[in-house]
Amino acid sequence: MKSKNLPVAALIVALAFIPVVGAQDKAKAPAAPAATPAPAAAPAAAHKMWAAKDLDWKDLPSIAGAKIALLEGPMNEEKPFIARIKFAKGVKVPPHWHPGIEHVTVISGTFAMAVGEKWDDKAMHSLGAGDVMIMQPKTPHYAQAKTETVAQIHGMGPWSVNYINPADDPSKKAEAPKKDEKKK
Ligand SMILES: [Cu+2]
Repeated sequence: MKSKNLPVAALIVALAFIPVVGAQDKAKAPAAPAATPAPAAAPAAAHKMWAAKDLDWKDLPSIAGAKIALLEGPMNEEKPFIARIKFAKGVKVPPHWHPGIEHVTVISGTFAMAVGEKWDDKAMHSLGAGDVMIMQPKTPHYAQAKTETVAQIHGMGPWSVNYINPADDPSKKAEAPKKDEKKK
């Protein structure tokens, strides 16, 4: 297997070195000043780093009691995404499914999950910091944050939360009260 891949790997290495060698030669020649501006690179895929404390948390309309920080996306397009979801202690996510594969990594807290269309406490398994789960597309499942929990999800968009019981969808509940808003 390695030997089959070797020519490709060698080619990639060779290609990778061509511009580097060229750049070094050019750099040597005119005794380049230290602050030479970087050549205009493709801006599309910039290198990104985040400190956890700097994440930009926003309300997540589809899960009551949860906030989301998007790292890579957007999540509503057919693109790879990474997001963190922060659940307040006790938050329940009723049975639902996602259209694509979803990889869940618990960053902190305790997150209980089970597969199925009906809530069953006894069926739930707890995931702690560092634990990982892979949820196949359209698999019904449900979850509860036993403590405040931060989970990272990554996969291929578009991502959405599709509740088995539409009445469980808080984003739809938020729209519904408009008619009766006067009551309160
Ligand atoms: Cu889910």
